[in-house]
Amino acid sequence: MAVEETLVLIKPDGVARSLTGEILRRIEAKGYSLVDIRLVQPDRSVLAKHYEEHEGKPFYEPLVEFMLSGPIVAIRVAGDRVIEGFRSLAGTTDPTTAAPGTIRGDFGRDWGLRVQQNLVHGSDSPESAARELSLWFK
Ligand code: RTP
Ligand code: MG
Repeated sequence: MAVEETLVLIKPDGVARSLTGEILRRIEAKGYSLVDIRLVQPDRSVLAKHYEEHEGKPFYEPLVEFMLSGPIVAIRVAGDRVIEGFRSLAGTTDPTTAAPGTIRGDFGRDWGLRVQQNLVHGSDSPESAARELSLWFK
């Protein structure tokens, strides 16, 4: 067993489309635990830190604007290998090609927008999870 914690964000598109309950249901149905949860309207500085690895990329500015467009649900999730496991539940980044059965594959839409609005974020490594959890749950 390798019990880990990860940061899951339900992005503004997921909250606006009333998919919060469906996404939480999938996390719980998989057997993961919700340790903490909050509805947040982050300021730009939190997003700049959260997405610092993407600064300078063409999608960076539209991504930050998108993440500022409405409330976000931040969740501390615990479970055995949950970092990798949640990314598997979420599906690949592009919602058009994400596999059916995943959150992004089942519900993600590609509107031809400047940034992929793909409903959820999940930390991608133990180092990212620790950094992101301390940013969103101070
Ligand atoms: P996340 O960090 O949100 O869990 O997603 P990810 O690892 O699958 O994707 P990443 O490469 O870290 O990109 C972060 C977020 O930026 C948006 N994005 N849009 N070309 C595009 O339109 C594009 N590329 C990236 C997505 O919202 C992605 O989740
Ligand atoms: Mg990422």
